[in-house]
Amino acid sequence: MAAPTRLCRCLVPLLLGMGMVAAAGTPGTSGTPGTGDCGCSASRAAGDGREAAARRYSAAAAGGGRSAGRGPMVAIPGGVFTMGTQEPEIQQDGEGPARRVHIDSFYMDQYEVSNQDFERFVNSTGYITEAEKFGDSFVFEGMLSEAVKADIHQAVAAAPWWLPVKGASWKHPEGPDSSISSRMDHPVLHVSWNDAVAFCTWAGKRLPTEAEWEYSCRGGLENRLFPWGNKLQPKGQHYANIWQGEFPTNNTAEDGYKGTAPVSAFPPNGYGLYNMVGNAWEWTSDWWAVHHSPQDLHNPKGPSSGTDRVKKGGSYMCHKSYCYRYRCAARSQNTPDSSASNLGFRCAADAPGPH
Ligand SMILES: [Ca+2]
Ligand SMILES: [Ca+2]
Repeated sequence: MAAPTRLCRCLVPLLLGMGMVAAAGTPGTSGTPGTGDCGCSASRAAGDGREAAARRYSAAAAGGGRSAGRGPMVAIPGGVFTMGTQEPEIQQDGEGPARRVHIDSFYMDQYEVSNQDFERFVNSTGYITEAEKFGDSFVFEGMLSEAVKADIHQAVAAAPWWLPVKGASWKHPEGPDSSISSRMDHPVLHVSWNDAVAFCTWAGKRLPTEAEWEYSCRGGLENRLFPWGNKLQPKGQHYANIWQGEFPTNNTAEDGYKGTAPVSAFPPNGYGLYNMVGNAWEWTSDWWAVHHSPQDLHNPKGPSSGTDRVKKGGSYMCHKSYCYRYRCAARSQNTPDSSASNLGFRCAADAPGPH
């Protein structure tokens, strides 16, 4: 059956994404994200077919969809920056070494792709997300109604706050009894990497590389932790939607948001980009690897193959104690068909940009 297989495939990357490996004190598992013990490699062949299917939603195939699905983009000037860090906070994630990376100018979505954006795509193409095809997706327990929770008998022992919820999808982020109607300007969630590629292709765009994403995140600053500097809360102000309180039991929402925030919330960074860290995790186009060459690179695109894709920026669920990944150098990964209630994306485009 598809669901149990996918549960197995998704679980470990999700745990890694939550910082569970570090938090649980089991660094031995960090280098082998669950591929051997759950038959992941056998199932991944099927993923290639889905990737091909996603490409069918090209701008050409979708006709007029290209302009309709395009949110505002920002021209990011080319330059050289320090990618990664010499002071990794989460060693096993491959945050280091720091290396000099040259980036050509490109365009970046100003905001995370919103529910409204994604709805336009679906209305135009009839696209069905992988979560909808599988029939379930992972939802943070703290967001679920008692009725939905009562129906779940498949808890994840190591991370009981992640529950596979039947019927959870981008339209129903907390399961069938939930709706996005009051959250159309929030980031779309429960979209897999394949779904994200399909959307960006339809919009005449593409996913950013990890290097482009991190360069964008830094907003022109060098070697800072966050898009705005090194201090989490300058002058006591919140600059990102993360978790305040004790994770996972007490979410004080001191920053104004228990779950996701509108994609235009909080101050933009130096490039005018919003919510690069926090709110929703964002897929990038790179395959995941933790060993990087220290040499200078020009427009790196990551490894040529792999099993997981890189995601960046952390989410509203990130707290320093469990998931100190709301930093520009931080990174995590999921299989390309994984989806969850804290994972979205934004698109990029080549300069001179779409016209
Ligand atoms: Ca928050
Ligand atoms: Ca984000």
